[in-house]
Amino acid sequence: MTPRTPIDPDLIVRHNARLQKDLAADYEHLGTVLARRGVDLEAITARIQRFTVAIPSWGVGSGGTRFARFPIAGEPRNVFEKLEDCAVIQQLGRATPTVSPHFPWDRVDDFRELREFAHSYGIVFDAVNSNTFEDLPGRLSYKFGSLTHTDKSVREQAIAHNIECIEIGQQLGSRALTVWIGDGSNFPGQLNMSKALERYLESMRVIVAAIPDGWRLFIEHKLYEPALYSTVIADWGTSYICATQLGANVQCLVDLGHHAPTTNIEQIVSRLIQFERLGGFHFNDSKYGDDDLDTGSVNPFQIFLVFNELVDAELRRAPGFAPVYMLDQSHNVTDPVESLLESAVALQRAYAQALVVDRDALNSAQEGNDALMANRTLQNAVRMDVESAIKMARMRNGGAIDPVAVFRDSRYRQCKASARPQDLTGKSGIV
Ligand code: RM4
Ligand code: MN
Ligand code: MN
Repeated sequence: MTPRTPIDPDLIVRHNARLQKDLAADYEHLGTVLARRGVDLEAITARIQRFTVAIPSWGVGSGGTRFARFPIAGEPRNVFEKLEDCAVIQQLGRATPTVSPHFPWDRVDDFRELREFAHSYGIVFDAVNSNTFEDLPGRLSYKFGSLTHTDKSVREQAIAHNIECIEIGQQLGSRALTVWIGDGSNFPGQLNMSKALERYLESMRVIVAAIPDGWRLFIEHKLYEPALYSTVIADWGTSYICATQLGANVQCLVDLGHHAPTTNIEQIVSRLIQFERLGGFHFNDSKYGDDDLDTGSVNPFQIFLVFNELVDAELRRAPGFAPVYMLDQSHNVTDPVESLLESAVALQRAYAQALVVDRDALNSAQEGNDALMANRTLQNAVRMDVESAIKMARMRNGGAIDPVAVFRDSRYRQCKASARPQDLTGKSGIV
């Protein structure tokens, strides 16, 4: 079955026809530059063509801060409309064939229907996310925690929700559950830190027992927020310890925004690879905290350094290395479709640059303690203009050479503004 195409395919063809000649010239030039370094451009392009990252279902609506949310006309009002927007991103960008859903935000009556609907656009589901950081009317409150709450009945409610997420995930064809909890404390002394972690492990053991064969459970750590003094799963160390306590199918998920600003994230990635617990990523960028800005918009070098570790692991076939890539962003001032398109490209760029690192030269410089040459090897790669390889990969996959230009020209958002009438008064909130 050919997937449905929310954007007129002819528009992509027309746009590409205009840009193809320049792209061919740039691509040829890049091929010559890389050949001089002994790198085969076609092999790089083929790898970029296979690179994929999941879209967070909560990322296609306008985000907001705790002060306000400024919705845009035509944004999705439910999960079906979210999937339609994800299909636009995939049709134009060809790097995002998967969507990571969040419950209860994406709850529907018939999950089989939802899965079929996604398939009709060529989209499949990646890791399901549970939500025990928000209250639902008529349910027990998570004000003082969920999986680590002092009250057993609250813990049981949170456990049951996670198990339900697994069941939903099975219906959707997903293969992983990501657990991030907001549990922690706002005041020194508020929480017995050891008891809280004990309760976490106890609750998680029940959830892990419900993980089907072939599935993985990802633990996502976060330094602070909403708890502002301490969080129960604050860092990769806690996450790693819990993963090892809980079972071989439990791994750590690294959200780039969930660390103190100066943390060496690429070193965390390296450690988790080494000990076979790197489950996956939530990619985003930040200046101060969990800003959830577009990937690569603030610190593209950091993304490159993370990919340098990932490519190193890929090339040496590190045991147990199979991370899943997801975006986790909040788009407060841009059209989410455009931001997500650009973010996927930022990852492809980091990946391509990491692929052109001269690994032999890097290794000799490292072994010989030649710090300057080691760094220059990385700098040489990060300064490579790999745009034409990314565009070529996208075009060969059937996408647009300039996806944002096609998106704007399609007037998709303007059309949706009338098709999706809604109340545009701002409300605060993270999604
Ligand atoms: C959290 C965390 C989770 C995401 C929520 C919406 O800060 O990043 O991954 O599910 O936000
Ligand atoms: Mn996240
Ligand atoms: Mn976050």
